[in-house]
Amino acid sequence: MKNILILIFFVLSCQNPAVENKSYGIDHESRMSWWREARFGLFIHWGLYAIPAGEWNGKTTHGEWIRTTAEIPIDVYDRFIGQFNPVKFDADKWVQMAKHAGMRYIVITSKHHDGFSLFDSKHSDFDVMSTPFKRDIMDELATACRKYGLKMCWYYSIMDWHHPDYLPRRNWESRSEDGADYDRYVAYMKNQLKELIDNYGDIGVLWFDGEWEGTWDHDYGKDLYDYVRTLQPDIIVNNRVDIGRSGMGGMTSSGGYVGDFGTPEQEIPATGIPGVDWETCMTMNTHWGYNKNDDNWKSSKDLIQKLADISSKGGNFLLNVGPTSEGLFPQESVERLGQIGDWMKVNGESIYGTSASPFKSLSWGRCTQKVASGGSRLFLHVFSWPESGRLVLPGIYNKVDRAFLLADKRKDLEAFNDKDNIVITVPKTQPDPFNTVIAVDLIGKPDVNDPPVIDERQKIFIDKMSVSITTERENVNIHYTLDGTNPSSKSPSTSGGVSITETSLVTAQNFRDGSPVSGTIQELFTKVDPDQGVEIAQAKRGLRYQYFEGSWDRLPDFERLEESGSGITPSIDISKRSQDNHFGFVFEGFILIQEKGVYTFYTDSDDGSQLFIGDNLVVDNDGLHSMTEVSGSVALAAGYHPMRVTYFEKNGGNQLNVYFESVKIQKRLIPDNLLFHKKYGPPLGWLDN
Ligand code: H79
Repeated sequence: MKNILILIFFVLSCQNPAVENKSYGIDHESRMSWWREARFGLFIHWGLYAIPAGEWNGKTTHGEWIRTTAEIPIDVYDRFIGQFNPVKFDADKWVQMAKHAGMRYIVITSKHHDGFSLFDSKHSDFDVMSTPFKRDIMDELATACRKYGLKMCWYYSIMDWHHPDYLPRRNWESRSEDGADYDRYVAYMKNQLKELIDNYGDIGVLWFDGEWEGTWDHDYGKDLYDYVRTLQPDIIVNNRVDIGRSGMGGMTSSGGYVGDFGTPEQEIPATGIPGVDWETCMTMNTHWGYNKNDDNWKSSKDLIQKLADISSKGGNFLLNVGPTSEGLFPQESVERLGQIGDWMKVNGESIYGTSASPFKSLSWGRCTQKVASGGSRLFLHVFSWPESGRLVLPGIYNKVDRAFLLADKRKDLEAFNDKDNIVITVPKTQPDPFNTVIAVDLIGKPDVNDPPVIDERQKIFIDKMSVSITTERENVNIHYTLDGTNPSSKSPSTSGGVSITETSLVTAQNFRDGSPVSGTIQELFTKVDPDQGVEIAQAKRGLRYQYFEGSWDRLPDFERLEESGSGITPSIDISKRSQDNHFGFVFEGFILIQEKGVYTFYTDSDDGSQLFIGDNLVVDNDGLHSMTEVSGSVALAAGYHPMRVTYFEKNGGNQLNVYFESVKIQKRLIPDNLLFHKKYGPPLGWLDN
């Protein structure tokens, strides 16, 4: 019987308990608490690139990347340093604008990819003190932030197009790499970060970026994370300090990466992830650095609704301004910050310190929530106003203590329960065209009509399996069936799970007082025969590998390609390559399974990879991407099983990690002592079996 294949895309926690260390001071939860409360921050992209303001040789779409996108030679770009003189810069005014907008922290580019330091650095002449302006902008901002009660935070780019020791060079540059020493560059970064951490008082967040070039790796990331937290134990560090970020989606893939929060860039995740901290960063127009021609501004309404959307998913919003070379926020940004601030003044409590919505989706808007004395307060963010004058909150059983508009707290709105709806009578015309917030005080925790949760991470079993069925709701009974029929109050009930010995279509539902108070949930668990292993006469440790060179966007058919190298490797390891881009590997041999069971395999790779056991494609993680983890499960008897792992890398970072786990084995890299190849036989022996 063919194995059933399960592919689970995992976006696991970006919090890594392994990095929690007593010597750092307060625990993770306390350390994150101001940041979770804050919800809303200002990003500032400012540097030499504000001078060309997006334009070079007639092309007007550049931004903070202009040095690279316009391929400006280093000595030409260096000349901007003589022109940087933002005489209208006023730290107090900037911080006041952020504060009025309701922002609680400011993250500014202390150094962007161009390598220019906006602060007084003893370790670089390519800094603000070498400009005609000669004022430590970071110091002025940090002082103003302290004055107005905002947290000062630094963006710092790992990628550096200016420092002679940074590698790689841009491929269009003529600068030689001779004498460059990447470790010396890393030491320089640490020196600069020590200045940024020691010289400006308490720093809220270190926001790294530019980590994706192959030169930066996990060991550097872990070391840097430890280093900055040793200097200021309570500092919060984003996930771009390490290489676990999954593309622009920005969340951290599992596998022991450091970093305290995920960083979706220019996008809002479809849903939040319980227990995972994240922050969407976004521009108001389409550039981070100042671009004088970019008129593509998001409206204030859009930005306010995005803030509500992000809060309703449990994330933070880091909204960008790109100041001009004179030191001013663009007028469009000033207007938007003002309008957001006016809205926040009335509705801020629906954002600060709230947690994600208890509802999966709401047709008319979003919801945030807070624990309140004796119950909970929901904040209904109404984007589309009901013409009927009645707002329906569907699928909730709580009694309402009180409902009111945040804009008019003295007047109660009528609210009543109608079966599993709460119906609120609202004014006929929409009070706030951007987003009207209605507070609803509930008795008790939100009791939303969610069905029970069936743990479906593993959906196949060999002899028997215990299926976990749980609910977080209070005063409900879970009833279930195993044959796909809908449960009734007479069906067996459970408070934790059920043990099955045959293929079962598990269906579960929450009941209260004999009546259903949720929809049903259904999962299929399939009994399978384990794959039998194969006999191999002369098993030798290690896998056979083939190395290929070429440029692909997906895994090629390696069997049709000519290899550039081959041999035996003790582990799944891509170091035996002669270049860092445009290559691929095939690893083939056997994995020794010591005990019959269901095994889950994971590949975590940049770029694509696949894992086969026998003929089964167990993990399909193909395609161009940064570090991304995909898993699949297969039932295996004890013995040797043919295994094949394929991998390719186009550009950027390159890495391949292959893990496995079972009921008995915690997720871990496949250990070398379980990997074998045949001593004799054709080169890639088992394929011909
Ligand atoms: O500072 C702003 C931008 O200049 C910077 N990040 C924001 C906050 C930025 N740099 N590059 N980009 C944004 C876009 C780069 C995307 C890619 Fe990749 C880098 C594509 C491939 C490598 C990271 C890794 C995203 C996908 C894979």
